Amino acid sequence: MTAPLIGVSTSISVGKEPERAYVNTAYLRALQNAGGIPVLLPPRLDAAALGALWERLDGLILTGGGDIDPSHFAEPRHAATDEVSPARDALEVSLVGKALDDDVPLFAICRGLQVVNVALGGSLYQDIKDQTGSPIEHSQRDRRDQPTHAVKVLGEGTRLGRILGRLELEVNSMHHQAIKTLGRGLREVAWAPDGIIEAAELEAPERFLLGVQWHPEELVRDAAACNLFAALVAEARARRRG
Ligand SMILES: [Mn+2]
Repeated sequence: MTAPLIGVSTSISVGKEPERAYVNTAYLRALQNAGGIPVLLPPRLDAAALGALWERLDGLILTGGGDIDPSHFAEPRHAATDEVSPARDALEVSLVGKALDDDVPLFAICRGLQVVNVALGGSLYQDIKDQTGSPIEHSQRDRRDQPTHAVKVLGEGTRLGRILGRLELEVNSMHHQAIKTLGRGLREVAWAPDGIIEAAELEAPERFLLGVQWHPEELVRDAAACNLFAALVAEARARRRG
């Protein structure tokens, strides 16, 4: 059996010339090491092109990147909200809907988790420091592959706990936004020491929709990080359509 095709959302440069669509290679390497074939999804696709591409995908990764337009959760824009791309927001929100409609496994990372939450009607802190006063530095200045804060995972019947094989870990942190109110059908399954939600998954245990606020693609020397990509690829294989 050939390896599953996994759609990977791309970033779009905002306010820079030339405009670029791009993705950090760490995502691609982590996915390929887990046995998946990455298919980069351009940030602008009309419905017909997206539909044609979607038919061929077995799984999906929503990657990190700039902030989501807060109009998606009916809040005015905070001064710290930055790098907003309406095109990328629209594409990724529609991808969440497609993944749910067609039961396609979805693994969401950092901004990806926030997109999933917003697509399901949840809201975000637009700036953790300003809006929660947290003493934890979620926008780390250390290297991307350096863990900087702890995360506690909910052990009771969570997909995340099963995949990671442990309930306490140290993670990297490259986000200044986070989930405020949870979207419909989601369950929070991991937290930083300040209570910020660091992972969520669908309540329905048979559905693979899982998001983490940290960047496992940068932590692949740790088996727990690799397990996340391996779990997505295994689900994509198992649920392969057609
Ligand atoms: Mn964090």
